[in-house]
Amino acid sequence: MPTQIEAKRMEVIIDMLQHIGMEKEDIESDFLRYLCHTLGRNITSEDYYLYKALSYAIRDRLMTHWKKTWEAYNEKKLKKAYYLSMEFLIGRSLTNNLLNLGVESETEKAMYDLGLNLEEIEEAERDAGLGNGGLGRLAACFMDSCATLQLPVMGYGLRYEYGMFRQLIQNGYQIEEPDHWLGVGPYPWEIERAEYTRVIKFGGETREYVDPHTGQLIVHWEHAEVVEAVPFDVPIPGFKNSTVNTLRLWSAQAQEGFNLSQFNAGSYHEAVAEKAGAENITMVLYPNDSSENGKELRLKQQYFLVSASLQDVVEQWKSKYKDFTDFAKFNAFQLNDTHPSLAVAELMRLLVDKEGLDWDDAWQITTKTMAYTNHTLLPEALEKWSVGLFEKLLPRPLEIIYEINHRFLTQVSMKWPADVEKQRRMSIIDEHNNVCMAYLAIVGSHSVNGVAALHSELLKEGLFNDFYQLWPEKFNNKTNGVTQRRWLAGCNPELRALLKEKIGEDWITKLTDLEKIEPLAMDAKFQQAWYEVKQNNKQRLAEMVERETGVKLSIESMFDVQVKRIHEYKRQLLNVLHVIHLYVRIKNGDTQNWTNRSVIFGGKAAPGYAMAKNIIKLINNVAQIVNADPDVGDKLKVVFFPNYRVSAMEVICPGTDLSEQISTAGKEASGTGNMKFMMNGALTIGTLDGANVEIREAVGDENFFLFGLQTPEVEELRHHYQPQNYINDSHALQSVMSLLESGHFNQFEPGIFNDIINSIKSPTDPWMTLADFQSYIEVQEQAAQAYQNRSNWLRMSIINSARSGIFSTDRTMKEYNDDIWKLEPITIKN
Ligand code: B1N
Repeated sequence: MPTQIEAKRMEVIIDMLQHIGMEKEDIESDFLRYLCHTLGRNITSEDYYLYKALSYAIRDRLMTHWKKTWEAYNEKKLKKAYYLSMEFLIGRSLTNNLLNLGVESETEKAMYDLGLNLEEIEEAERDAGLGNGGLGRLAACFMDSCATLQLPVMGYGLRYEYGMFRQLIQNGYQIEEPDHWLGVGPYPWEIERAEYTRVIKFGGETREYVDPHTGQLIVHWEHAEVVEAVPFDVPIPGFKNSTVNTLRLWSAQAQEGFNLSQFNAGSYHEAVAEKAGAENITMVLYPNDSSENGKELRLKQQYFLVSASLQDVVEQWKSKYKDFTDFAKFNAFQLNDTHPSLAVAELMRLLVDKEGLDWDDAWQITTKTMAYTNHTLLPEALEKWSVGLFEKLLPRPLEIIYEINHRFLTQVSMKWPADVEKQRRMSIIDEHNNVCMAYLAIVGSHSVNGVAALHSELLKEGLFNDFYQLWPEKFNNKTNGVTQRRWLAGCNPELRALLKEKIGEDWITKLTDLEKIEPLAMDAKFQQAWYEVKQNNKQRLAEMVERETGVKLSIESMFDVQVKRIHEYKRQLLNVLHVIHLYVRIKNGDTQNWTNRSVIFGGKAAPGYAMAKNIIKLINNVAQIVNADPDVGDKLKVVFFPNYRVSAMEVICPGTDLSEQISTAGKEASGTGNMKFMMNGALTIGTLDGANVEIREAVGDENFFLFGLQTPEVEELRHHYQPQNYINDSHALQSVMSLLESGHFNQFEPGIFNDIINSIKSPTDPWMTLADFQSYIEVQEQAAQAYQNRSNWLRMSIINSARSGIFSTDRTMKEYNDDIWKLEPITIKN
């Protein structure tokens, strides 16, 4: 409790802070003060410093609300949820925070008065690339929506020193460069809170002893190494509602003074090496999307996140309440895939070993608080860690997992007596002595969800069927979304202005309001306005493409875009085969009723994924040949946009006509890029996969370009797939394959595409690219023809946007809250 004098002083300070002005003049003077006094620069300095100064000025305006939100969440006993994720792909923050604070126009004017351009300043911010792709960006959208819905949700993640690598393209090949996203000097959107530092243990061994006072058996983890977790808090403002939630990112630090004795013993080098080793834990994000690499450091990262976050929550609880009786009533943990699934074992450890709870009580609490979201069906992404590695790094959590598994298998044997096969299949420890993290997550949670309707069904039917039979009530679906604050209001200011004129701005917090533009879908004047917005956005995109690649695109051509991680299941190859097909047609003079097209690819390949890297090389080589051919001209342009990232997507999705969502049916859990494109008026060409299914349901068959096999057909075909038959049956495919096989696209590097060619011609090709070729090119031709009927295309474009309302993460978060977390929204008074 503060003394009376302290309380008085606090009041004065709060009063002072509250009077921080939101007017143009206030922002201008604070900006100048930070620029000149704090940063020692002036308005002729590089944009980077202007961005920093402006960010500090804006951050100041979040501070009071941040503090008030924190206090509101802590003064009363209320339920809170914690989103545990190894990735938060935030991107830039300045633009978004201006929008959510509602000070964009004041700030723009303030900069203008100083002869500065806000947009250029915003562009100087580096992306916080603390994620690989969809899964990490989803976490960031969730945070935005929770703050907007006024839900007491906190994010817990890692503060990687190096985020997703920067991708350069040299001679068509991907080159990876380290991404020091924090830049020079401090990152303005974080606050270090060293006072909440937690200590994380690794290695060593466990010892049992009997407590002389209580007679209880106690397990002591005699660890070999400790690392400190220092939290850095990032503010997450809701949209104009005074809520500022917290994203807490942990940074690894060697324990202060821990190596002093070594220093003194003269082992200077060893001491420094140990320090560096500890700090390695949060040095770099693993750049694998939808695949695991089983590295020791990755397991350390996972435990580091989980242990620091759970200790944080448990300590805060203990500082206020005497015991854990109603801990489960007031805390919820959402596990973003299995990456933080060690949380199950760690919460048990904290409750049993440290807090002295009974196993059964602790297990009740754990399963009532934990909920698990699955994001993939791909077998190569399912995490398994060897028992050996666990023994070495996490001996105590491993013992706890053994105990969990033992009790669980007893339960299985009671439900299915004598079905040994089932017990073997369901064991958390598999026959190769690996810990199956997904099984640990399911057993330790009360809720298991997939991320799109189809995906959630496939989980129940396939991958997790045994568990579904045991606990059908645990399984549910939560279709993904994206936040319209960033993915429409922020990235498409012209469309925002047009929408404002017609239907106001309620859609910014209630996206289904976009339906109100549907009656205008056939209105000639509205269509014209819609067209002009799209063309301007295409212009902006074309300029960015030219800056980055030197290729000039005509905005009269159809912008056909596939941007996402490069992966065989996402089938960038199918798209390339179509491009080659168009090229063949042009060379053959088969160009009646031709629609000019600009095909844009973008995406990173995991550095160790040779096939994906080779696909990038193929795209670049095809692009070079096509773009240089005078016979082709404007009919076809192909570009590979380098270093695809959040801030690039903010320019790409508003300028896209056709969105490529062409994964093999049953492989893409949801997709979220598909939703960003739809919201911004692109039409989708896609398979019935992930959330495409729901997108098509929303827009109707006639406003979606559907092709390809469906999931059951894919699975059936697997038994007798003969790609050669598809080649024999299709002239178009024959020409494409023979051109590719002739080495036309790799004249100076013979043989480099052999692996690609062999893989798509192999009867064991899991992605069955050739099976979908014919229907893909037919539907591509339909799209091309449809594009020529401008009015009809615009109608479809408007309808796509108008019906994107359900794909807001506001809807997604409401569902998580209604079905899983059950939090009370809290209004923060201004
Ligand atoms: O999660 C997204 C989905 O929209 C995508 O369909 C899905 O592919 C993506 C291991 C992953 N699933 N699994 C990952 C990421 C990093 C990693 O180390 C797996 N990413 C997805 C959001 O639900």
